[in-house]
Amino acid sequence: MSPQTPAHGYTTNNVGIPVESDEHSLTVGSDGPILLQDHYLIEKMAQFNRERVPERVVHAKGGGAYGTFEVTGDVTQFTKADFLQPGKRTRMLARFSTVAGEQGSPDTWRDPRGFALKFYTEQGNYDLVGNNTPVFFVRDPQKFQDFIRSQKRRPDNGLRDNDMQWDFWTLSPESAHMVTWLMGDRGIPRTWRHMNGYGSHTYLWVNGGGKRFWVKYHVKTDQGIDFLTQEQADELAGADGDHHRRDLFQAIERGDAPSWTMYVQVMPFEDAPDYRFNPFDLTKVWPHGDYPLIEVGRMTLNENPEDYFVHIEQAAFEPSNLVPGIGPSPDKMLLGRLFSYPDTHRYRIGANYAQLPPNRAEATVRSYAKDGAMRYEPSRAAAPYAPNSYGGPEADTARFGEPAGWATAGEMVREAYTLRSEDDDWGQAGTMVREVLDDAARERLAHNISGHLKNGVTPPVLARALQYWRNVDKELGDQVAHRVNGG
Ligand code: HDE
Repeated sequence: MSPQTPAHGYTTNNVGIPVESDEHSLTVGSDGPILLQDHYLIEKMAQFNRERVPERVVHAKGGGAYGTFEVTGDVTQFTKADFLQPGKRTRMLARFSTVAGEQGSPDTWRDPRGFALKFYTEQGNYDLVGNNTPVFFVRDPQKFQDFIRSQKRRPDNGLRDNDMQWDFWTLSPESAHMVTWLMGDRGIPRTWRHMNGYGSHTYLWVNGGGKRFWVKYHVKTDQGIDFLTQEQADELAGADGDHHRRDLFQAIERGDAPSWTMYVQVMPFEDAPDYRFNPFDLTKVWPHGDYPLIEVGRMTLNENPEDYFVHIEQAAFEPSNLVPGIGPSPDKMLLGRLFSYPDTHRYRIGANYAQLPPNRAEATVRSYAKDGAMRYEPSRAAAPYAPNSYGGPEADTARFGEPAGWATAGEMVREAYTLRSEDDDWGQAGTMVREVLDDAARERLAHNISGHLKNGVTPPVLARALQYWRNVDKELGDQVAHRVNGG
């Protein structure tokens, strides 16, 4: 190797042409003007100006890793999903995130955490796009965009505003269960390794005989649940805004691979119509006494992405990635999400986002998609249309023709779900406060709520908020009122 040959190869431009210098622009004489023909300088500046893709409109700040999912239970009686058959091992990707903060926001803000999983199964990618909470703030997608706007920044001054948040929540009582989760210990996990994930929605499973079941997913951390107090989180938000992202990366680097055990609750298909509350209402959990947890498998994250932007910023999770044996449910929020995620991916990372490394299926892709920006997979050579007589793929209706669905009928209306005997907005939140939390957790809950309410919430909204908490639990509401008013 000649003395001046660089040890790690010579620098090239984006099409492999060796560059003349890494540090000097092309000028007339050493002190003269820069020349337009300095193609490498222009390429570097133009590329730099186009490095950002739009951040996720929610869940912008996050991190993730690759790993493996291994089936450890036997759920064959409930689903024919190929990757859920006993002993199956499937490569996967997980991304964890906060919701309201922008890309540069602190990991330790109080917020639900996104818990997005992508399984590269032999029958296509299956995505389970959940949160670290089993419920959500609203039950109709019509209100989701409004909810998010109340959590983000005011249009006039660009500032986040607790008054907006409580204005929305206290005018949307269906939010009470989720806000109780949010203001409690689960609202700030110690690390992503110390939190559970939930599918949250009810999903449909179909077994090999065509029998249907309703399921809810619980992905329980094997590291144990742990949290940060508000004070610890506030301190970390200043000291290390990337605390969670750093923790996951370093844990995997040192070989301390985190794992989670996946369970499902299974409701017989026939139970749903008469169950005492709407089993598809995303603000409700199913009592484990009614439908106990059944072990499915274990996911272990043991591979950091080689490039954060390529694999995590461009990862595209979508609840509509449903493989044979798994389907949606009448949960209006889930049905809304089936549209929204592919739509946001097409906007954010382009029509051919499914070809990007984190989104590419390991299964053979035989779709009729072609062309579109940044496409690099060849499309159908002779017949980019179906049906055709030139050897193109045909749907295997015999094997995959049965849609995972349910019978439905009725007039077109714009209404809330039909109320059932236990369909209310406060009951499950109150049960959680009284029966699930211990004294210390209740104390921290009251502390967190009152701290948030004392920060900028105006009197009319504050009055509604105190009543909101009394509706959840009278004693908690009185405690919060005392802390807010009595000091
Ligand atoms: Fe999301 N959500 N969401 N969401 N969500 C997005 O898609 C949306 C909801 C969740 O790490 C967006 O790729 C609608 C519930 C996660 O990349 C967007 C509704 C749950 C992530 C979107 C909901 C989630 C997102 C923005 C109400 C838990 C990050 C970026 C009907 C069960 C995934 C994107 C990742 C991201 C839409 C409510 C979880 C805008 C319309 C409920 C974990 O498409």
